[in-house]
Order: sequence, then C-alpha cells, then structure tokens
Amino acid sequence: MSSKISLTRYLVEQQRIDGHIPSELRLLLEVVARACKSISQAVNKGALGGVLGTAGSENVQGEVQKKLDIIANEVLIEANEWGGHLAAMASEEMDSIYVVPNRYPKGEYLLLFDPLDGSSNIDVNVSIGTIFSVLKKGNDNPTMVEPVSEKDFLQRGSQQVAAGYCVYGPQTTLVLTVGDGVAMFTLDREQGSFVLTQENVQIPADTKEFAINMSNMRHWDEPVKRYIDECLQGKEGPRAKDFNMRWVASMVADVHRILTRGGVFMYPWDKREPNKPGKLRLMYEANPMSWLVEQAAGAATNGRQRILDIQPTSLHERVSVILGSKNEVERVTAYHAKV
Ligand code: P6P
Repeated sequence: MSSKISLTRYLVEQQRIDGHIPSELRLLLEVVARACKSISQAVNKGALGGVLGTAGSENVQGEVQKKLDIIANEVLIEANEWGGHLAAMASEEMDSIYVVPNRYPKGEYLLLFDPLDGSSNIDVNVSIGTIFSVLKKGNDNPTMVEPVSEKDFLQRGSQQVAAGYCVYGPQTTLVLTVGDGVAMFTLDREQGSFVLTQENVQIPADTKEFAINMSNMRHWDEPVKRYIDECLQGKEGPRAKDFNMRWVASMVADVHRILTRGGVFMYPWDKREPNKPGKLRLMYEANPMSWLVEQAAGAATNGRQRILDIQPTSLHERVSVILGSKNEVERVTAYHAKV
C-alpha cells in the first residue's frame, strides 16, 4: 500500500529537503490546519450543533454575520494567538487588526483570513470554506522594534509566503501553496489528519466553463458583457465552442472546481456600487486565491492588472476578480485593454 503522506510530513519535507520554508512557518501552517479541522467539525454539526442562523450582528462589510462566521473567527484567533509565530492577525469579521496579546510571545508573521467564506450557503448545506494568507512583518530596521500596525499588512499579494483555503464540502480538503506549486490534502476523519491527495496541481490553459453571477449582467462593464455574450453564442459564435456555466456563490467552492478541472471565475466591477472596485476583498480573498491559481499555471487579474501586483491602501479594500484558465483570463483582460 502506498504510504500516505500527511500534511506534517509534506511541510517537514518542504522545510528540510527543499529549504522552502523555515520551521516557524511550518509550525504556523500546522496550527492553521488544526483550526480548519475544528471549524470543519462545527460546520458538519449544522443544526445539531445549534450553529446555524444569524448572530444578530454585522461585520465591517455591513454584512449580517452568521453564528458560524463568529465561531470560525474565534477558533482561528484562539488557535493562533499563543504559538509565538505571529505578530498580528486580520479577518474579514474584525474591523481592525488583532495584535497578539503581550502575555504571548510575538513572531514575525502576519495571518489574514476570511474565516468562513460563502456564509450565505451555510444554512442551505452548500460547500463553504476558510481562506488564509501569510505575510512576513516587514521590518526594514530590525533594531527598531515598532509595534505592529495595519500598515504592516498593506503588502502586495506577491509578498505572500503561504496561502491556502480549506473547503468544507463532501470532503474537507486543505489546498496550500508555499511557493512550490499547489498541493491538496483531504481530511482523513478516522486518523484526524490531512493526507496528501494531489500535488503539483495544474489548471488547463483553456476551458469551456465560466463562473459568474449572471443576475448582474445588466450592471457589467462592456468587456465583461462581450466575453460572456461570446461564450453564450457557443459553437455558432466567435468562440466556435459551447460553454457551460457554474456559480456556487462560494468563492472557495468555485475556485476549488477551477483548480481541479479548469474554468474562469469572474466577480467584476459593476454599476450597482460604482465607487467600489468590486465585491471581493483583496487581502484575504483575492490575493491568496490568485497566488494559488498562478502557482497552478493559471492567471488572475482585476481586468487591467495582475492582482498580486496591486498595492493595497486599506485592510478591507475590494477588488474586481477574473481568475482561472490562463488563456481565458488573458482574453478577458485583453477586452478590457481595448476600452
Ligand atoms: P453573490 C460569498 O459571500 C462571496 O464573498 C464569495 O464567496 C462568492 O463568490 C460571492 O460572495 C457570491 O456573491 O453576489 O453571487 O452572492
């Protein structure tokens, strides 16, 4: 029987053999994975755990928080604050950053997360997930021990040292990159450990499947309308092939499908809130997903530039997202360049 490679062994080998990651980062990722296991348990209980429904509060985005949003956020904070790997954390569910309390040792990493993405799907038993991103606390003057602040988080996505998500679906699967390709680990509930089930994930450069919320069509910009219209024309149109559509309304589920079989995911700017660049958040949704997609030979832009090159100006800023099969993303981006 082929020996199962656990997440622990994969990370030790990334540290020892490939020298890709220091032990501090390896240990941090192990803690995040354990937190995802706990979240998976809470999600799987559903109504039996009294965790469905709303919490009666709103997050910084003005969105109604689900009970599980808050539970997942608390699990990640409590799991990560004492380990000594982090200086601070940032979450979709918290207005400002969470500085590691002085009673614990502080480390050199910053952890950002959307604790439970796709919350609108929780109560209807559709896949949801946790998205996370790891940055290093830049310290251009090591002798100066400055207190960590929001500005330490405002780094381009290209500065990430680790990124991933855990999808809570028919399987609980952790998907991770530390800059050496993308690996997928499925939770073996009998052993209680994540087991390597796919390595060196590759997104096909071409696809016949797009993911977008079609109900927003009348609000889209012309380049997006043109791209989707051409897909809908199928074999008779300029693309000379028929397309299929998927929209789970859970970014983690849609991106997991694209990493698994290709496709293009789009949440573009639209006229409903013209002053916002998009719906999805740059720091803890678009950046981690874009790095994963690029590490799997895909592409990710905001229609005009590579998402990982965007210089953030605020922690919760939003961005237009077009990511997935490289040739499709390049086509949509080229259509934007023509206007
Ligand atoms: P809509 C979930 O709330 C989320 O942030 C993403 O996971 C998902 O892709 C998107 O919003 C769905 O948005 O407008 O289709 O409900």
